Amino acid sequence: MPGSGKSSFINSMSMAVTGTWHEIAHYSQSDSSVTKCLERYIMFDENCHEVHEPHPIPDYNNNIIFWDCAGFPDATEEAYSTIVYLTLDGRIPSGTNIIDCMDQTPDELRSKFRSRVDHQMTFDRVVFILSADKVVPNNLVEAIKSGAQQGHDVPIMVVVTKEDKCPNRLHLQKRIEEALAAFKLTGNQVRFKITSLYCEELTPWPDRNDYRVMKPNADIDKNLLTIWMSLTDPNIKAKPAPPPPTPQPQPKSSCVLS
Ligand SMILES: Nc1nc2c(ncn2[C@@H]2O[C@H](COP(=O)(O)OP(=O)(O)OP(=O)(O)O)[C@@H](O)[C@H]2O)c(=O)[nH]1
Ligand SMILES: [Mg+2]
Repeated sequence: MPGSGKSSFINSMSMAVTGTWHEIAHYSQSDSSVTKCLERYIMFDENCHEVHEPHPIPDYNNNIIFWDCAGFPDATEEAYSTIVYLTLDGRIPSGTNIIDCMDQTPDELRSKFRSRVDHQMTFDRVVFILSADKVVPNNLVEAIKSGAQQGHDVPIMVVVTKEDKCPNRLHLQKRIEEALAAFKLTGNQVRFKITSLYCEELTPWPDRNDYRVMKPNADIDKNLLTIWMSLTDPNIKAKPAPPPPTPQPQPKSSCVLS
């Protein structure tokens, strides 16, 4: 959903894993929504370097790329599941305005994004970001599940953010149960997580002029590093991409004249 913390999640992950705050993904300073396009952000490249860092993290051998997306309204529009399916099939290039795509029909979308951008590229997870202070968007959950299951059947991980905005434990528990039921993840502690993220409201550096911007927070880091372990768990697998179609030999055309 718009403003749930998708871009903040990417920046917070980087903060927890590397210990430095970078605004990798542009996030909103208020509750208004800012991300309009699908954007690809490299966290660790194929040499396991952080972007702009000369040294790789020792013994770390995963390259990690996040794709940030615009928020979707809570509706079962077939366009939303089609956008998710086409993205996961590597057909929608980074930089595409997703808000504009939402008004198109599934057929228009399939024809617009007919070919794969990169045959090597695969998506390993969908991270569905839910805000603890908002009602569970059941229609959108169905649309995204349907999009993720088509083709590669990419596993969905659910992260409930803004735990701090739900101080009443009973309300929070009710919300969590609703979300678990919507995703059919009751009892699943690997693919369902709850946390707060790094944000101005909770973790600002005390000195406004300091370049560090966000103050490290051990509780948030602990949650995020547990999420990281599940996100990068190789046992949670998407289906391998189907091989590109091999060109069929064309039958020799023959013409019978009589
Ligand atoms: N209090 C609190 N605020 C948060 C938390 N996570 C994110 N925020 C704030 O929520 C607002 C929206 O965050 P974004 O990361 O821009 O959300 P988004 O889902 O990327 O938004 P769009 O891409 O525009 O749909 C920002 O002001 C964040 O600072 C959290 O855990 N607690
Ligand atoms: Mg965003």
